[in-house]
Amino acid sequence: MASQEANPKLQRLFIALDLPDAIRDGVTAWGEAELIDPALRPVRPESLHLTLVFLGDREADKVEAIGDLVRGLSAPQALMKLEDPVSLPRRRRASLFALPAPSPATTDLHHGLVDRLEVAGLHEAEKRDFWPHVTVARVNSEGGGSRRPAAVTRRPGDLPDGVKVPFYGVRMTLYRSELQPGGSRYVPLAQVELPGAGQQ
Ligand code: 2AM
Repeated sequence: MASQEANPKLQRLFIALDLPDAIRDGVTAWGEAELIDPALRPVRPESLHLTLVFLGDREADKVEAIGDLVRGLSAPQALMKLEDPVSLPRRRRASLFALPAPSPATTDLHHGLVDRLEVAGLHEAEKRDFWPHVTVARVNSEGGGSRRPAAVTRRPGDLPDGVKVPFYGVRMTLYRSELQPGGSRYVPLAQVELPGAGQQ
């Protein structure tokens, strides 16, 4: 399959829900205390998000069309709530830690987006089920040429109650993921504000 490395013209894209500042700040403060195992690489505060659709590596002409589609959406409110951290994969050594964010509204938003992208010929739905979550840390590999994740001995503890309150997604954003030495950087390309943004 084509990749960014093989073809530098490709752009790695995804559409995400942005979190309210209060929730992002709460997750960041929790992470400073809990994502401290040396094997962990916490997600930068400005990069915390909930992925709605991962689009993968796309040609520049498709990027324009996807951006137009996102800007033209009249999206409904998306109420959600974060849960205590879990690690993935479930039955093997953790490679990432995420906060599940189960929400019928977010799942509807995901399906609505996928349908529109498919009708426009811009995306093919993934076979696996949508799992709304916010990734908070990735695990470094154990080194020595191995790609296996390092062991995490100090697992993150639960979220404080103040971060587990319901909130509305702030906006939907089309991001380009840029691989950089210090970790990926996400550049917003197109956005649409959501009704009820940030209310709790
Ligand atoms: P993750 O947080 O579960 O790792 C930018 O990389 C965003 O796209 C991240 O939120 C990431 O999900 C998601 N992503 C990356 N690769 C993906 C893939 N192959 N399938 C689905 N989502 C992916």
